[in-house]
Amino acid sequence: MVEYLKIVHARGRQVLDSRGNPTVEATVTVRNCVDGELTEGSAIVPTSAGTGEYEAVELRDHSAAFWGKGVGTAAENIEKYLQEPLAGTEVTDQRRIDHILMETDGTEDKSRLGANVLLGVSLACADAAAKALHTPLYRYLGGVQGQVMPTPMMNILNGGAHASNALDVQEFMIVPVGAGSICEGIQWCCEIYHTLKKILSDRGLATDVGDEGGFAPRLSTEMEAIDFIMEAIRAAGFMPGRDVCISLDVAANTWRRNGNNDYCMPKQKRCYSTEELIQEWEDLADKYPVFSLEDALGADDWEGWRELTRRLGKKTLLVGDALFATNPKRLKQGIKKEAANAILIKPGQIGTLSQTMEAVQLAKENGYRTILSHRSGESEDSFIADLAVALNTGLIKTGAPSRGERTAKYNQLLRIEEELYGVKVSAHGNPERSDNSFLNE
Ligand code: 2PG
Ligand code: MG
Repeated sequence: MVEYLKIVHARGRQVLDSRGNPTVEATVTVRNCVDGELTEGSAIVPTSAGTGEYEAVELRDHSAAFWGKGVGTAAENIEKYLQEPLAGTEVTDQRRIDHILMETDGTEDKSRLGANVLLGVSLACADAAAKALHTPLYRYLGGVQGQVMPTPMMNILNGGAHASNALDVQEFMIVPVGAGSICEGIQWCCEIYHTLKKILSDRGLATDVGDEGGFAPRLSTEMEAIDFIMEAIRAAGFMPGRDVCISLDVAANTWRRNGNNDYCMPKQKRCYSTEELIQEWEDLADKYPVFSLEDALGADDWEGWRELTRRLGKKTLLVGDALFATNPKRLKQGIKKEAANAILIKPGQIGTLSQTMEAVQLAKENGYRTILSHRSGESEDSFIADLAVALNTGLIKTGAPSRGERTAKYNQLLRIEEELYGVKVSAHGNPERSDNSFLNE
């Protein structure tokens, strides 16, 4: 391969995520072999409320008190172990870079150097390449092909591990399926978000926000939360089902009891067998315009997922997050078992950009919808906004329209849409983006 943009340096540092926990920032410097110019790219790695059992390993220090959760040692590993094998590599050769990262780590689950470290370097290389080529990141990653603006799945009410209320479902989202552009979709969601705030406050409920920017009122049941959202959709002037649908991330992995496939809500203590939980979701989808259900069952409940998909898969997206862990091997298992019909894509779960792209490709080839996703611990880094457009994922989940780390992604999408389609975005239409035709099948 002709050498054009060579990696000359890679290093890491510890920075903060949106919950005040340490996370890794990686910086990669490249030299242009023609004119000698140096360019720096960087990436901040998102963090989770608790990494799932099938995810690649996030490396943290295990020393003193608070900073015992630090990533100082992990970040130092970049210069110590990765700088040398990467030096001299062409930065646009992303697959080779990711191969070097995985080989140097040498473990299946990336536990020696840490998936957080590998991902930071992997993404920083792409950022450096785009900058050195003076090309927007989404265009560098997706080329001519990457042009579908994703529909936002906006989290407006938080529960589960992301809020200290009594709700066991982790995320309540709205999806502007009828919007003609991301600009319009974001506007609709913001209007509903503010309407919901007023409704909650008029009923004397708190409007403080949870980790992902959604409200975290002290409600006692999930149904109450959904009814408030339905009321907000209508009061903001939209028709549920036609303009805006509802999505839930149940995060049912946290409901599993004794590692078995029966479930107990950790806060409300209501318990279900797999069959009862499937019935619950079926009733919910009959009553409300449910666009998608994420992790509606646990990550080992393959038979349950298969049955859920058989019963609901024609009208609802059944999204595997902890189930697939953005891992092509787990997704292959799911495809074989006909479990789920959509995958949540979180680069941090697998640990390199190439493997993330492989998971998206595999999903698409097998008719699974793809949702690019933030994590509950985020930063000002908006890489996933560019990646969603580059890979034409069609959907993005990146929190509420509040908290800077969430709006960073929406604002980047607004910039990209303007650049791709001009200011009058809705006039351009974009058939793939608002394709919710499966809802009418
Ligand atoms: C999820 C994510 C993001 P976390 O469960 O989908 O919303 O949360 O990063 O805590 O895994
Ligand atoms: Mg999830």
